[in-house]
Amino acid sequence: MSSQYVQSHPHAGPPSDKENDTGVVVETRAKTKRPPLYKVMLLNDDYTPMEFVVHVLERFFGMNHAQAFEIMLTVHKKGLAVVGVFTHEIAETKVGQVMDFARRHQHPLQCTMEKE
Ligand code: TYC
Repeated sequence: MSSQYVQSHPHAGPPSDKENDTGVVVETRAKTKRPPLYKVMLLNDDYTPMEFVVHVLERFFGMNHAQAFEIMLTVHKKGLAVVGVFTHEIAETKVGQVMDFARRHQHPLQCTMEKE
């Protein structure tokens, strides 16, 4: 045999950079996978004061007063609204913070998350 690769490699050539020792081409490009995202939603109720909801949106979702008031009104009129989209861990933290804050102030405000 003229080449040392004839018997050791399926295609009888020198191993390329993307080949492992079975002769299989392996993808080496780093894959940056996006994590699954979750919508965090606020639900309407008849008792939580509007100002409290506005405060929640400013405090936990970084909205300015005008944005917060607008989203609060959307929840009030439509029944619910998405207030942010986050990774699972951050969404869980936001829901926990809002539910805890509402409970401590004895308001029935509900905050939930759902896979996008
Ligand atoms: N519906 C409430 C009221 O009239 C206001 C409200 C808005 C409550 C948004 C909850 O997520 C909510 N006081």
